[in-house]
Amino acid sequence: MRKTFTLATAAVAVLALPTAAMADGHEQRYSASLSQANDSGASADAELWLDGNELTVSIQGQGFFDGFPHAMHLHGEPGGDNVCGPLNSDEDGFDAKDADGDGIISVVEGADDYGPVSVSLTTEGDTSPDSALAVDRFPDSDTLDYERTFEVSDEVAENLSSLHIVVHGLDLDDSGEIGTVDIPSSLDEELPIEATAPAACGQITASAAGGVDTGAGGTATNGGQDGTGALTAGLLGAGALGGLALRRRRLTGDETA
Ligand SMILES: [Cu+2]
Repeated sequence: MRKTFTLATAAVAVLALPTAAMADGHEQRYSASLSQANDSGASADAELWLDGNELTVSIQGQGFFDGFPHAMHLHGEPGGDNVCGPLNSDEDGFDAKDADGDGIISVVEGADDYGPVSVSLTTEGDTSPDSALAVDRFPDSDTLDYERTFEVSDEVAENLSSLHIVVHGLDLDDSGEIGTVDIPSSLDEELPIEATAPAACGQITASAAGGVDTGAGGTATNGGQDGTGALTAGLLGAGALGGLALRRRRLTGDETA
């Protein structure tokens, strides 16, 4: 009897630990369920495993635009009060968040809630915010089918459950191609808004052993997020870099449209 009690107490203690990487190197599991943004119709499920500073991210999606690179990031100020916020036209608060009133939540408008890029979920090479728009290194299928293991900073490892996964790029006007909506990206006026606007967002939550969510985090406040200026400045630099590749992709990728 005493043993049972002790085990149960230990289990509770484990659940109550903060989601920071544990010093003994045991792997910790997280997940995220990504819902559509900008009425994209897309969604995805993500599994994350953290072992020290080594993070494995697996993302399986459906309904994304096929054949165009989808920038994917871990967004948020590590440890901050980040949320996906209202990202679809039928959600409360959408109109207030859509500051320019164009009916679309741009990257910059969305970042008010979900925060700056902490990690770029590229397929190879650098995963820092510098690669936020490295379009040659992001998935471009409708299902995403992503899995990669890479190193993250202490700050990210210790605050993973305060971050979100955001996938960008969608066909806003159902034209069958990206670039037909005549509004520039909020990151780079040379890019179309369809290339960078968020298509799906989901909060990362810690999972208990056996896959039961602990319910950590998940507040739904829509409070503004400090640091948006820094995000915008950081992404602007990367935007110019990504523009060339995006335009090249569009010129060569519309054969089946
Ligand atoms: Cu992003």
